[in-house]
Amino acid sequence: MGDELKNVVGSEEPLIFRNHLKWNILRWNVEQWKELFKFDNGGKIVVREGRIVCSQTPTWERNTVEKLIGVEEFFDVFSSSHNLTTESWLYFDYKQISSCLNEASCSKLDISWSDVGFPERSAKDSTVWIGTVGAHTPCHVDTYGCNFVAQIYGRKRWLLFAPSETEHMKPVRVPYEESSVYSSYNFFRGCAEFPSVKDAIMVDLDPGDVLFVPKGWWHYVENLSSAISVNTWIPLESDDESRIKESLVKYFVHSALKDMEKSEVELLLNPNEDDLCTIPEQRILQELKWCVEQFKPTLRCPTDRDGVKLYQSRRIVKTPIKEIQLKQNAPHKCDIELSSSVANLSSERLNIIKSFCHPDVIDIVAKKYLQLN
Ligand SMILES: O=C(O)CCC(=O)C(=O)O
Ligand SMILES: [Fe+2]
Repeated sequence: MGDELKNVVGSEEPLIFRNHLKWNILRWNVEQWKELFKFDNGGKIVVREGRIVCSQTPTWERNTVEKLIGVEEFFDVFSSSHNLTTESWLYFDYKQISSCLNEASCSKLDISWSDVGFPERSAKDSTVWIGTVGAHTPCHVDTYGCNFVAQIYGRKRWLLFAPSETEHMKPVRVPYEESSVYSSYNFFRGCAEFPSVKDAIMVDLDPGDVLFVPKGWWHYVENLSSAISVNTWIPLESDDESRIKESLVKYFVHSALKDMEKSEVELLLNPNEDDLCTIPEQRILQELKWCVEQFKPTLRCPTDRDGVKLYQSRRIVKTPIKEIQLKQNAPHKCDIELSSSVANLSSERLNIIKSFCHPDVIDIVAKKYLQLN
């Protein structure tokens, strides 16, 4: 079974493994989570607070407020948030488990991806997402790897769009974040304009479920209740090419930052990229050079590099695993009023950057650039 499962990374369709996991942490109550995080973080963690609002543009990370909050208080809000009657959501999101828990605590989490064919991956190769109802991540595509997502607590909704729908997703690199291409659409509660995609896959995950997200699939993710999930991104051989493209985007965004006002920089960068301003150009060029050297397809043979195992994503025609169960058309507009208080992201400068960093343009630039090397 184990090896067969590994073939899942070759699937071109998302897959759901319902009620697949038997991890002990699935049975943990909120008090146990509280104890775990309280112990390692001096009793406090940094979370993001977002307003529950329907607007045309997504709630970018920049439009949320970072809050240092007591672990106790956070989990108390977590336990009492059941529906969208609150005015805001809290999200302790995108946290590498090894960066917020020490080794002893990590080992209390019996996370093993052997259940999907990757026994060498555990809590330390995983990322955790803990949020109240309404906490969400704007629709995006991750440029590297494929993804296994395990639902641990509560219910979470995933909307998935195939790579072939990219032209309908209005892709943008502003806000810029390495490895994420965002869609300009806001899917929060399905409240804004909806793209004219042929179909979207909507799947609600419950504890014990595992979702496989193939490389290149767009996703919008929202907590339908207070929820905890963990995921692991599996590096793929095709990431080498993506790394070159990401490097070119980084070079361009970095160049555009020169002479920019702080307020404009804030519109351009996702907060986790703020230090891009301080990186010397030379370092970005070196990174690009390194990426190109790695990408000599004819010269490369081994799959083990820098301790990271890379997986070849071969197309599998029929998978032995249950296919996604809920395939629906995209939800319709909801009738919540559109907010008028959305930051206006479009200035001439930002639109130029958006155009130059559009994935279609970067595809051509990368091709031309490689011809020169
Ligand atoms: O759970 C979320 O909010 C986002 C998860 C995500 O984007 C991912 O796992 O790639
Ligand atoms: Fe993602």
